[in-house]
Amino acid sequence: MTNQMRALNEANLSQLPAELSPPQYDRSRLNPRIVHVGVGGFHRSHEAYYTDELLRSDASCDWGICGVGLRSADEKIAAVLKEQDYLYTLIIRHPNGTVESRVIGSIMDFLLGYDDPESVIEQMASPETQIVSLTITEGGYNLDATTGDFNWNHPDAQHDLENPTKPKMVFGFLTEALKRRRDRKLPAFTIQSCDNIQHNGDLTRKTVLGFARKQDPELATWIESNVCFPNAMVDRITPVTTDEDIDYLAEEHQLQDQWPVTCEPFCQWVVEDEFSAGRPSWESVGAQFVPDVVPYEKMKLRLLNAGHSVLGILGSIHGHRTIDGCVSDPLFASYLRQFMDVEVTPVLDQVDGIDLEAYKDTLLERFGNPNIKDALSRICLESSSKLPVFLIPTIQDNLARGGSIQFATLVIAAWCFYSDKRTDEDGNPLEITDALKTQLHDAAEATRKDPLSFLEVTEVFGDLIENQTFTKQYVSMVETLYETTDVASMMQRLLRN
Ligand code: CS2
Repeated sequence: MTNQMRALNEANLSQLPAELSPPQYDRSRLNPRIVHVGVGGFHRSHEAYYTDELLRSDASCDWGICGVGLRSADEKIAAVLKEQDYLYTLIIRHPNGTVESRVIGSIMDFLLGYDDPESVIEQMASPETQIVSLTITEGGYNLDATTGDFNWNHPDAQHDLENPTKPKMVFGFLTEALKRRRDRKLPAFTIQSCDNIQHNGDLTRKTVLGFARKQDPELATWIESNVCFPNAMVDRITPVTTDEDIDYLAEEHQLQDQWPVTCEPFCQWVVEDEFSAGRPSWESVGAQFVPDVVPYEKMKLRLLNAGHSVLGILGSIHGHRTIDGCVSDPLFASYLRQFMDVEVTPVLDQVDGIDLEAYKDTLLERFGNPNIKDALSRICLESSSKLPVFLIPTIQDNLARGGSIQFATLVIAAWCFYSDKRTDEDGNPLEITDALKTQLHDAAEATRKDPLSFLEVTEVFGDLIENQTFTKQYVSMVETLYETTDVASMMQRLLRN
């Protein structure tokens, strides 16, 4: 009966073949000591993977994860995970074609906060919970591009301040759960951000304290002295799951997994070792604990994530579809490398033990992995919350030091063109998913009348429009691009020999 299709669930685990590396540990020993908000592909290829590794290697470890979704869009993952007893397969695709598939067992429960906020608040407030970790995306931090602070005008923020026991935003949930812990004389949990945002822990602290101060100043004082918010750098390229991934498991392993995750072999997690109530010994499975993570974060955001956006935006309008497709085009590979060398490297800080040249070489190899078909449509998702973190700070740093800005500026001009036209050079439609989609489109469309109009979206660009060194280059680029529609020639002209 070896060819019989098997559904992925706890009862079938013992029958799975060794090549799927099913967890051998007893999952009933897990306790939901981690509550994780935002169970997307990245959490499942990263923190849940590290935790699964630890559970495999340490029989005394009982750290399990209770997933949480706060949006109605999380209903699907909630239903799939429940049906599969929270098991899923991680498909690790190597550049040489080797594929490792492993069933991950570290998630043990899932709660939907949008229809039952009380269950989530109580899970966070439960004495079992020691860490609440987050992957809520860059946009989830709701930052104002001009001030860099949390935007209190957001309707959900107002809602949460008025309805603290029925919050919508993660910060409302965290504040109410911490309040209950303080009132019940329970120790605080750690809040661990796993998002691509510089100073992710510090920013989360600032926002949670802001929520608490507006509701109960004494709670803010308690949080300040009891809750740790370690900064972290997280890294593993995780494309969107496709039907081919599902079919691959069915055909290759006769396994029915409704929502596996594909990722690259590379994996990195650098975390500040500040935890309020203990932590799993993730260092024994490869995580690095360091006193100061900021230089690592900056290096990764400004090189890897910005590099993705550079390829994503320029590549999309040129007609490329994936990151590996872009880097196999010599023009795009050279452009990316020169952007990194000329504009990013000079503004980075020294990172102990990291050879920046080797790091950049590795990035190009990782981007070139032909088995990770990382779609440019994923990269361009929510660019309005990514570029202010990944790319615009590099432009600002170079403006301050009189450095080159042209590689990055062409990306902004191309993004305007992309937001306006919504088609590539061959006329194929580009799907734009962005919280500011309409605003970006309208601002971009006005470019013909006023070449600076796109920069007036201050939520994204802050006061960049005030800088004449920038606007001079930008206007010249955006006008040429609108006139010629030939981004490749413009890229070529910027390349240095
Ligand atoms: C990507 C990231 O979202 C993006 O634009 O750059 O998701 C990237 O793949 C991860 O941060 C890799 O660690």
